[in-house]
Amino acid sequence: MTSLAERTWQIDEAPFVPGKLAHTETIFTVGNGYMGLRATFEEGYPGELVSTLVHGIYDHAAGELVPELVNLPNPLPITIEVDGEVFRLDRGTLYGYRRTLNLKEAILRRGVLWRNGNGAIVQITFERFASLELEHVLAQRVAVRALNKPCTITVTASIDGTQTNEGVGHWTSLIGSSEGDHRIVVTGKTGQSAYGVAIMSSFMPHDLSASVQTVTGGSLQPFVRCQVPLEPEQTATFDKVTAIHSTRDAADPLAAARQTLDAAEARGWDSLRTAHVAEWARYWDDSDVEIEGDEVAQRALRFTTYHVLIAAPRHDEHVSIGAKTLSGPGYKGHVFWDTELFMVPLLTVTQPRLARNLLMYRYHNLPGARNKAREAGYEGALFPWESTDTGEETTPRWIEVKPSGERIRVWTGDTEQHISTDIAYAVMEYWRWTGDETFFANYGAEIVLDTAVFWGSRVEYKPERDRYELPMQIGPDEYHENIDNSAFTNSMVRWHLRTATEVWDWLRHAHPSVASDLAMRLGISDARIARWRDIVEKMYIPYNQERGILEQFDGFSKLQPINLSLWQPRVTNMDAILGHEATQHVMVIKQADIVMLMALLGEEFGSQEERLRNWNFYSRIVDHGSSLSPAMHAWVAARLGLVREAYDLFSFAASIDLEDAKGNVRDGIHGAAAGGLWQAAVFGFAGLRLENGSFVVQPNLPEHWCSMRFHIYFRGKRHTIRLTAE
Ligand code: IFM
Repeated sequence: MTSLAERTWQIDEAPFVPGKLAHTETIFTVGNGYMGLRATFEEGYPGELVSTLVHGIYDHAAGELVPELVNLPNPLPITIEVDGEVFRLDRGTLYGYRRTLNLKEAILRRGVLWRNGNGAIVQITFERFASLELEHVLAQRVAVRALNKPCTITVTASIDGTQTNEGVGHWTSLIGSSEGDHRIVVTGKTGQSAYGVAIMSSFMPHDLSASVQTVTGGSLQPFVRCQVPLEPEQTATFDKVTAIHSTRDAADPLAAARQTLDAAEARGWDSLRTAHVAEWARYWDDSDVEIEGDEVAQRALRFTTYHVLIAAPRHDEHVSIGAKTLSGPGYKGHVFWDTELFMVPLLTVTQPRLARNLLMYRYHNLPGARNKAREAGYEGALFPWESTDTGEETTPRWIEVKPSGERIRVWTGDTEQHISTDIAYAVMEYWRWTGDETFFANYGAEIVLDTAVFWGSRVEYKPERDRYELPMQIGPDEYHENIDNSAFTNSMVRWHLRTATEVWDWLRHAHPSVASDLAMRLGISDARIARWRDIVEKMYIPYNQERGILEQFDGFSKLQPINLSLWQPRVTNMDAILGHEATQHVMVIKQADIVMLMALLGEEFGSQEERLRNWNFYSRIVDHGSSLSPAMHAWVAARLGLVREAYDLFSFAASIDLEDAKGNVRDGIHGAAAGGLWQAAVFGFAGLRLENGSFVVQPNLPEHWCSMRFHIYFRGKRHTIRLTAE
């Protein structure tokens, strides 16, 4: 029996349900901010989706629309034969199965009780982790115990260099070989992007007297094989340690892999595990949110925080987290606003160093954003809607909808421009929370200012109405494309330009030499600043007088109303039901849009009454067609004191990955929903926010939460916050 405390730190799967494999492979992903490995079985399973992803290794294969994160050779395979019969879950007899992801230790364990065709029963346990201490190291252990009769165990560890991205090949010159009697290696180079990669594994039995045979198999699947005779109740244990390097982190990945493996072997497997667990203890000490009185919410929050933490790069500021983290092929590993507005806040407040890495990724990619603005005929920097390693726009222009095969023009890469402001917002929040002036003066300010330069050139002045407008946009609600004057975008642009003028004033006084450099490079002049001030004053924000709420965009209230409460029970998104084109004319929204604005602007959005009016209208017509939506709604509902509604939405957000509520977890973890859940808890229920240069909490805890405890960093100092039910 596991204790309550242990249960809230682990995700269990028992019994084995083959039909849920695509889901469990994703949620049991292990990673360390460098690599992410889906939880496919060591021995394989029919229909599995093997995926070994390393941040930044993108490639654009010939004939494909866009680049994608490349699936590396699979380092996981370990096959076991019992008296010559191959162990697999779809063969023999399975008497028992349990898989557990220990979130506290970030270790995945699996135990099975299995009988072969000749009646030999064995207990097999597997363990794996991606070392948080040594980020290039993956560690696996397998132990086989004979139970009822003597048998001979043959265990084969290999690296599978035949992997593709669901049929799309990215590798040239893949070579597999062995080194000495217990090491194997696969090296290769991606085709278009020419990243070199080396994956080297060592495989060792604990009992060195076991007969070890090393064979170089088919060149793309080198293997090490060990054979051990076992008496009943005897156990044979084997350790596999893998080192992964690429030309993104080493001039010679093969030499680096060899060196990493030497160091890891010298340390020994148990010491690697001890250090890994200790490192995780440090991260959890800062990022854990303890909830007393709600085991389900507690586990869900630890699960989602785990997934953000395993995806966040530790030592590389040239990469960022894709929408599906490193846990699946969804969105081809591309980086969206999901990172800055949904995942970064958790890190800004609890792991500022990691938040900084992610914001630096945007800084380094300013050249791509400048290209995008220039190509569209504007000034400044317009960040790509979908971004990879180059910082250039990588949104596909067309997609094919399954199963109909209908081809749809994707406009987000052209007109979902609010991402530039979202990034500026994340930079400002990071600065406000951390006070990291070195970052802000040298990098952050440039992001905020150059994206402001873009908006200054993008908005259109309408002399007949003496106001600035913003035509042809997509707001967060992507069901309505190329609309005019998105209230979200226009409001955020107004916030952005006002902020930019304040940043400019500060910079000129605090860092005059940086200011004069930026003035020259970005073309910031008194005239430009005066224009920004004018835009702030005259930016048009659509308003619906009749309802006393913001109008989501021009003409929104004239769309065809629909009573969503009648379209139940429903799991399919409304645009899939109504059709992409038809949905444009219907008053149903995909995700938090005005509600998102309320989350970001807080009290600045308006009075409590105004916020409630907007909530009452917009929260009733959203179909949460995007996983980004429920957590934002939960956050806002909690701030409005609608705690029961907030809790339902929080539970919905928590179920997205854990319960596969949207049926698409196969594609990877919904990173934004994961980061959003933390925001719903901390910014929503705890009511943490910045006010007058300090932080405040204004809790609205769900009735059954006895207490909530977490740590935050504010201006470099750690604070503990403990809230109890009244
Ligand atoms: O960025 C999101 C967008 O807001 C909704 N569609 C999915 C994208 C990636 O998660």
